[in-house]
Amino acid sequence: MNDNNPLYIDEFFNDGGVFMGAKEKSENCTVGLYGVTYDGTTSFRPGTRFGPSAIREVSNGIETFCPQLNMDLEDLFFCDLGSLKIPTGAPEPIVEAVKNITHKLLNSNMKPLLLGGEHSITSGAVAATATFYSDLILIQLDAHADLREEWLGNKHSHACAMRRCLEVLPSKTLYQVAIRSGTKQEFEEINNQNRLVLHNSGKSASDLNRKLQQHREQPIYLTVDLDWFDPSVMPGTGTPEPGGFFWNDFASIVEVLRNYNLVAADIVELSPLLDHSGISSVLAAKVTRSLLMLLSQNS
Ligand SMILES: [Mn+2]
Repeated sequence: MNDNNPLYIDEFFNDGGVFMGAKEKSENCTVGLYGVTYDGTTSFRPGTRFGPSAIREVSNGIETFCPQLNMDLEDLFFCDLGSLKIPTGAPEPIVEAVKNITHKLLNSNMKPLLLGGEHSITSGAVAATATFYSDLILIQLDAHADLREEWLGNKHSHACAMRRCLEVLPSKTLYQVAIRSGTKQEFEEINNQNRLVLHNSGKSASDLNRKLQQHREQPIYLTVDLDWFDPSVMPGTGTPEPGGFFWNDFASIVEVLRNYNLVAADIVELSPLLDHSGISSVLAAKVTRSLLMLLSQNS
């Protein structure tokens, strides 16, 4: 908890308790979880600022044990630092603040896991992680390509998230898993650059597995835009896109990634007020549990 993390106490605020199973002190922790409550550029339906607190709140409703990974959160050394103090308004200072704090965590030997907030925060975390791991590659789960140069006059709009990430990623290696929405130009670029990873609901993640073979030792950043999931199981997101995926499809991705070196990740675009049933937040909490485990396993 914040009071026990003197290194970071000034940078975070207590934003609705802590994620289930988090250690009370950051000492000896290998993974640092933190929220970024920013939704300033959201073009359609805002509300992702409430994402981190919603995920924390429902986390106690799922088990600490994950049968798939055979790991228990109680056995892991991760802390929940709270949510990052950020200014209101333009995205640039927020992206910069995310970059700075992510850098501090990595400097303290903690792998970062960000809870958004909107997708525009990702480029700050990728920039910081890439300064630590120059051969970093990026994997994106998302309904949308997010490759626009700018959107509504804003270069840091969430519709430009991957364009900004590519600018700060020296390897320029981005894999976009089963993107199903974008412009003609975006899809041409994805295909020309061989970035599209095929993924069929109900099947194993064989194409991801095949494409990652050539990156055996490379550090991986995973960004999970929750609108990758189908709106029927993830209604709580600002830009829902029919034709999405289900929990078992995410589990197939995890099944591949458990054999690789995940060094940082984020989970973005949960907008809990759009889902009165609360199942979106529960799904997001379960995704968080899996990623905490993948980040912990090589530490
Ligand atoms: Mn998206």
